[in-house]
Amino acid sequence: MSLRDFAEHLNGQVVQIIYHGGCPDGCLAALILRDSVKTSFKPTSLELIPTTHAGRNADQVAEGSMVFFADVSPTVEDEEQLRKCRCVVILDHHASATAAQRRLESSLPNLKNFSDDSGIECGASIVNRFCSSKLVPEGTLHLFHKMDVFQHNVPDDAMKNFDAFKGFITQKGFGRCTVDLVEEFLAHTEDCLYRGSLIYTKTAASTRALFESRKMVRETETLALWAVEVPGDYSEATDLELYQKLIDQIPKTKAILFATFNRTRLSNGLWSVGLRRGAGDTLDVGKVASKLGTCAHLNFKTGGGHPYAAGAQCGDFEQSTASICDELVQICQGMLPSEAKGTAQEASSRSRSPGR
Ligand SMILES: [Mn+2]
Repeated sequence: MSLRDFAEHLNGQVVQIIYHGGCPDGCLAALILRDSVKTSFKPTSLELIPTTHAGRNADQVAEGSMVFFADVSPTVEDEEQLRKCRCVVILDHHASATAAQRRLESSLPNLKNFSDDSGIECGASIVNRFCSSKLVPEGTLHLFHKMDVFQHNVPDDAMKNFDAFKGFITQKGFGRCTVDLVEEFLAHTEDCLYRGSLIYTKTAASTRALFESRKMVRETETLALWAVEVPGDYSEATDLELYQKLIDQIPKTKAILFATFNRTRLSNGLWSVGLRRGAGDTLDVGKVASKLGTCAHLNFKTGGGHPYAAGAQCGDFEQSTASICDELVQICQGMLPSEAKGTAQEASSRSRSPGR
């Protein structure tokens, strides 16, 4: 099925597009969908509504409307709201939303789900195919896809623009992209890439400087814990990919845990400890972050993430880095695999023996 099959729900109807706000992929998905509806159909109104992966994503749907979810999904809590729509279409790629999609599909006959959580697609690529859209050149679509799904393969001639693209599209910060910014990029791609390359040069320099401020704060037989304290008034953008690349280059004889302490107040009133691991390490920092997130005695409220990159959030802005580092060492102690311990011990005794 494609967009054309929904003509009766588009012509003469109220159409709402709920999309993953702040995300370049989500914004592009929304723009492609809006352009396709506008070009080929005659809705009475056509509205874009940004949302995040929140507890509820359908609070703003109108009675009797045709609703699209692009790069984001409704939750089970949205069921009653969605019941009042004439038709609901989901075009998402987030695997975390699959269970809710299944439940809503079985309880709402007016809901159609065209999501793909295989990990290959992004929101924009799913919407692009669903609409058979010609709005966005293939190279541009690749750049947005890569930004969202890091393992996505991009042809060389598009990839050479990736840093400049990243500079432009993240100029307001990660998670702060807007539909306006994406429209500007589509309308003036060359100019935006040039401006983006200048921004990226600065971002890369501040990312390197942040990394260079690292200190090895704890060392055990199996683990080296590095820490970066983000300055209080810090407002530079960070390229996390480059940051990880630099972490990967730290010479190692044992597992590396890299903690970034950023005491800037988040919108939820907490501050965050970002966790990353060294090259080839098997330590699951998502689990480390989850455990740190349960440390009520240090005032941590939540934590989690991927095996290679994660974070925990704390409510106490005065909590000392030393106490948190002690806790991190404790947590990792129980998690490092025994064979890694053996290897690290052998390696460290080898490195210690000559000349001592
Ligand atoms: Mn996405």
